Amino acid sequence: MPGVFRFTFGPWNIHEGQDPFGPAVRDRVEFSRKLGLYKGLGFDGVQFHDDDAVPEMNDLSPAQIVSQAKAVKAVLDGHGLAAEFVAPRLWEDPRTIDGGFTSNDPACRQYARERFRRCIDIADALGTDLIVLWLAREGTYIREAKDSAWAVDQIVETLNEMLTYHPRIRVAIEPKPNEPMDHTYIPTTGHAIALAQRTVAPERIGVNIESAHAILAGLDPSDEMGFALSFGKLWSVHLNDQNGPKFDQDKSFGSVDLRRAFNQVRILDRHGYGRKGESVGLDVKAMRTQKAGAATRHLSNSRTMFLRLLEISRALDEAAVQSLIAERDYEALDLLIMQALTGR
Ligand code: GLO
Ligand code: MG
Repeated sequence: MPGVFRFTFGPWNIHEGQDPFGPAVRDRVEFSRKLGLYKGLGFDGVQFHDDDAVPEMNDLSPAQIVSQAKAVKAVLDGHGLAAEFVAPRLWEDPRTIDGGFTSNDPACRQYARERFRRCIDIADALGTDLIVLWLAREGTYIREAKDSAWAVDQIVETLNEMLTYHPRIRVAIEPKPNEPMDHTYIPTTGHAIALAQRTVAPERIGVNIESAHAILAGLDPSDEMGFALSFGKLWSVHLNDQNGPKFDQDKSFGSVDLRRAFNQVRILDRHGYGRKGESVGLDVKAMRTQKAGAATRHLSNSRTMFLRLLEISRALDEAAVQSLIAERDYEALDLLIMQALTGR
């Protein structure tokens, strides 16, 4: 069965352009204005950080948090948008400076778990059962700073607590090998899926695979996706592109390596991605040089390229592909794919 594709992005993907070496270069677009842009760009769903939905949530009571999230749900409904997932933002607070769940300071670990619970409440109020967990600072700058076996146990314990806190919530771990840390503890899809097996509800832990993160780990994103699909664990994707192992670039999908992008689209389509309600998230950023008026083009361009590559994949002469595979004539198969990608 072919895939069914609905597109999502997060409000952070419309961005003012600040980087570690320079300030914002575009004006801030208010969250409520961003919501008004989704449909026009071809997107049906919103990915949230907990505090995208409920700003300043650390200053609010659990009841206030839920009531603010419910108000956001009403706005989403008004735009005909759905919340795909909510992610706890565990990398900005001073208490998560050394990681949340794996911080050496028990008070900080306590804060991170509390914040995770509030994030689950927000997801509930926004009408989604999916949490994405990007374990941003769960790692080290120097290996001696933490015990890596203990750290993994802490992540498992935290997940167990959250799976028990809410009986239906599902958690998609978004693996990433580095940045902001030197090394993280859950760098790849395999790590995330192995971790799931140690929890009290392995069937409620899956993955969100980001193209750039796989590339930073030296892996092929489409093979990472295939691995997760084989386990029934691919619950979201963050498609983008990345020009080799350097800082996480979040470039427009397909903008660096069209064939690598093609193979991601192809594996998703061949395995019916989206038929269980999964969305295609585009975790892309506009170039810092982009002028304000056009700083959403990276989103529509990424979607356009996805759909174009889907068309190319579906138009391939499958009989020819199968016969070349049977003959083990991979040189001819290589040319067939390159010709398809170059339109001749
Ligand atoms: C950063 C991540 C980040 C997450 C987002 C959702 O490298 O890709 O954008 O996807 O915060 O948790
Ligand atoms: Mg991401």
